[in-house]
Amino acid sequence: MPPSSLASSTTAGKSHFEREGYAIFHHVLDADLMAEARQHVDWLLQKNPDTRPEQLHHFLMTDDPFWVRLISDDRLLDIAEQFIGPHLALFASHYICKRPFDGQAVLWHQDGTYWPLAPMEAVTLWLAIDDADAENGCMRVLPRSQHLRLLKPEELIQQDDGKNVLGSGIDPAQIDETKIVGIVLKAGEVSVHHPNVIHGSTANTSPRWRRGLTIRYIPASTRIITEEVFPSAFMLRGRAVKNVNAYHPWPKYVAGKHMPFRDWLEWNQKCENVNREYREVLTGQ
Ligand SMILES: O=C(O)CCC(=O)C(=O)O
Repeated sequence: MPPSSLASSTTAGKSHFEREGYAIFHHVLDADLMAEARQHVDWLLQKNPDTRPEQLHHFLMTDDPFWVRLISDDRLLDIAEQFIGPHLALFASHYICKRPFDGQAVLWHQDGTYWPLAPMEAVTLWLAIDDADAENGCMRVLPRSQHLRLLKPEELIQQDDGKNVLGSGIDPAQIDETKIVGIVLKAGEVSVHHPNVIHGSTANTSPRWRRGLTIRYIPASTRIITEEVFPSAFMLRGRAVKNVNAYHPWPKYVAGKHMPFRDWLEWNQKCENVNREYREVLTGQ
């Protein structure tokens, strides 16, 4: 798409985000890359046969070049940059994929409830890998809830029956369903949401998959408060801030170990350059 139309759609997205707590970006990633992402989900499920597809978490992918290639795509970083500035790191990301007729609901929650971040400056991009709509369990948000305080985990209702993704959530009696908006996306499109915004999704009742990748970006000045280097901490763009976080080196593609992908040769070259640039904040360098 021409740069001018990208610019106008991103500007509209940002003002919408500031008012409503979320925004939608069209025409972001291409169909070939989304086909590779679907292959990647299949590949991960084969490698982790006891893991449900809603739970393909970052710790399964720290050394996974295709995943890092996807979350560091410039088209995604250009969007993240508009919300949290030019110095970007990854805090967390995982696939939340719902099988036909079987995919589970995600209970109402605010992401910041669960995050060890200081300050709570972060933005989530949710990438649709399949078309997502009400029938296959698209994300749903409560507009303008970004102004509410973050609830504590102990204020949530426990529902750990193995039939939903989080095991706990905000009491549905507190949610005015008439105000809820469904985030309908085509594959390759992206929604953006604020850490305080209340959101969730229903089960997949359709004969279609609903695959998505949630990606949480932070400014390089935000600290991830953990003892160990967080499994999905990667420096992505701009300047790192010394003594804030340590990050993993970008993983190179190794034949026989990783899923092959189209541009792995250029990717390996890019990893060398990036790992050289950020060597002072990388683990094991
Ligand atoms: O994928 C979903 O249905 C929910 C996503 C979500 O809760 C998130 O990305 O924070």
